[in-house]
Amino acid sequence: MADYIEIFNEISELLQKGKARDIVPAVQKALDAGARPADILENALMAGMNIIGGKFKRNEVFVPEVLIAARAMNKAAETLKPHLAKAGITPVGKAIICTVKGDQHDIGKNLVKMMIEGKGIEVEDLGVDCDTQAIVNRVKESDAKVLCLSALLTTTMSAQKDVIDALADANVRDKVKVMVGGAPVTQSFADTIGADAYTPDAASAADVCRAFYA
Ligand code: B1M
Repeated sequence: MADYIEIFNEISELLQKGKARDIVPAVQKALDAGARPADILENALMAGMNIIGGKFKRNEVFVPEVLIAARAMNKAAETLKPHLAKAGITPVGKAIICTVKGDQHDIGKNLVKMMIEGKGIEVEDLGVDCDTQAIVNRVKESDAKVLCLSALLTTTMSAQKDVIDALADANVRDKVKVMVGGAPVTQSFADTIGADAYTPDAASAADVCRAFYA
């Protein structure tokens, strides 16, 4: 890890400046130098996003700056994706993922998706700001065994409960295991709303999701 501090800092800086075009070769440079993909994700990309998050909170940067940083993050994550996923795995099953109604945040969801795909599970991504009934309809039509719901706002985490209630109303609650996550979500909240699993990060989400296909 110490060997890569310089390149990790460079990637973090590029992310914070929203340099989507320059960040891809920088990530590739780190990979070529032998850095582990998970370390690039954690110590360069997430580290940069955390710095931007702190500045956003203190009103030192605003929505446009955060948006361009987010775009760079997604580009960099795409570059890492094939390195995080294990090549040549036959999918063991399907999962559905989305960010709930009213919520536009997709970086965490994208990482969770990527890590779950890395476990050999095919993931259908419904995107962000997903209508509750549309999610239920998709669960009805699909043979997905797991539904992953992401929420980043205290005002939208209640939509995770809405989805679980709507699945029960539509008599399909038992068709899927519902996993919830996102920064404001906790184990006790997950228990209260009747979710099947809560995990704090993308790596543990992938482990727990994979266990549902055992
Ligand atoms: Co938003 N935003 N944002 N934002 N934003 C936060 C979340 C906030 C904490 C910033 C702050 O004030 N400090 C705050 C929420 C406060 C609260 O509710 N408690 C906030 C706010 C207020 C807002 C707006 C309301 C701002 C405004 O307009 N005034 C607005 C809301 C828009 C909306 O959704 N309706 C808004 C908008 C935006 C942008 C569009 C500018 C942009 C999103 C761009 C995008 O996603 N494409 C944005 C961003 C980027 C952030 C911060 C800076 C970073 C979020 C992020 O991507 N983190 C964030 C501050 C922060 O988190 N420090 C903030 C990196 C990502 C990898 O982490 O998503 O937590 P995260 O995912 C983790 C885990 O949570 C977990 O795994 C991931 C990786 O380990 N995880 C799961 C996530 N989903 C999971 C699902 C699982 C399991 C684990 O199972 C299913």
